[in-house]
Amino acid sequence: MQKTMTKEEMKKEVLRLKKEKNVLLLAHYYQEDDIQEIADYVGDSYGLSLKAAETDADMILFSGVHFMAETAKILNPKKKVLLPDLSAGCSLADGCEYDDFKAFKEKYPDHKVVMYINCSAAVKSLSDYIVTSSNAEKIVNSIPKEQKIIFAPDRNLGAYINKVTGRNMVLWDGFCVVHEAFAFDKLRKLITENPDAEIIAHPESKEETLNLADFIGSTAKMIQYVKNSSKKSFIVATEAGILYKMKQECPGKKIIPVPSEEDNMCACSMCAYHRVNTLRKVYDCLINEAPFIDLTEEVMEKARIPIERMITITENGK
Ligand code: CIZ
Repeated sequence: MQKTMTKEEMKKEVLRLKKEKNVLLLAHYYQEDDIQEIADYVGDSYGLSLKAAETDADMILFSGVHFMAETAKILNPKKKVLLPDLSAGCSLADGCEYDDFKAFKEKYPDHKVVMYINCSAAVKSLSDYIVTSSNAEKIVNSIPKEQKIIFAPDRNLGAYINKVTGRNMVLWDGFCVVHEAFAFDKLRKLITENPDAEIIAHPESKEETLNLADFIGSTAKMIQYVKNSSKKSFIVATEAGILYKMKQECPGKKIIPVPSEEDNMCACSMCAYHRVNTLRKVYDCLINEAPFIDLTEEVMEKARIPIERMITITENGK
């Protein structure tokens, strides 16, 4: 009978297998700590996309959610892109399906489509620009002022970008279940209990949360902010997976997560979709070289155009 592996044994096996098979292990900031610990690179969807595009590894194992692994495949189509669990979805992507978005877009024929990366490859193929929360403001600002825009699928990020850019983009009515569910009363209580803490929030959060924030930014920018701030404690409104890197990068700082409305054990907010990936599934995926992302050439070709446009503007400002 096979002996069950301990977590530490499994991590060692993953490290050994990925070396043997020449696999690049990418993990998003919202993945569980054990996976982040052994990944080759941990980052946000923009940073992970760049790593996926430039790798010469034989395969990519993407420990994140489905749309992120799809983006990796689109940017490096010859590589096999493994995803530990194909059901790792996203409430934003699920709330913006191809046929519905196509019908919506047809109502605004003179509008360009700025699409948050949190959507399917098929929906990306209907878009003019892809953005992440780290570059949305810059990309929207690069579009001529007189150009009308549809922004999808996140209404909170869209409203925030409208506010900071002075635009009036038409917003698709979608939201992220994690950022929408912060318990406002618990956040207020945390603020009272920690009067010296700075509040930092992700722009997918509701306006009432953003109005309380000292800093609003993407995951990567939140980590950078905490690192550079002279303050010692921070109330952090985003998915709790970020705490692993934030604590690692900002030793000595007190990081307090904002709980969700659900009365969960961790007093924080977790994305059920990200959490379907486990260390065990990462290991199984390396052994089986499956499951993997499968997209048609046609969808990849169409979706690549707005993704590459995002990279060009972000990197060169054009
Ligand atoms: O872009 C990403 O990776 C997500 C989902 C959030 C962020 O702000 O980085």
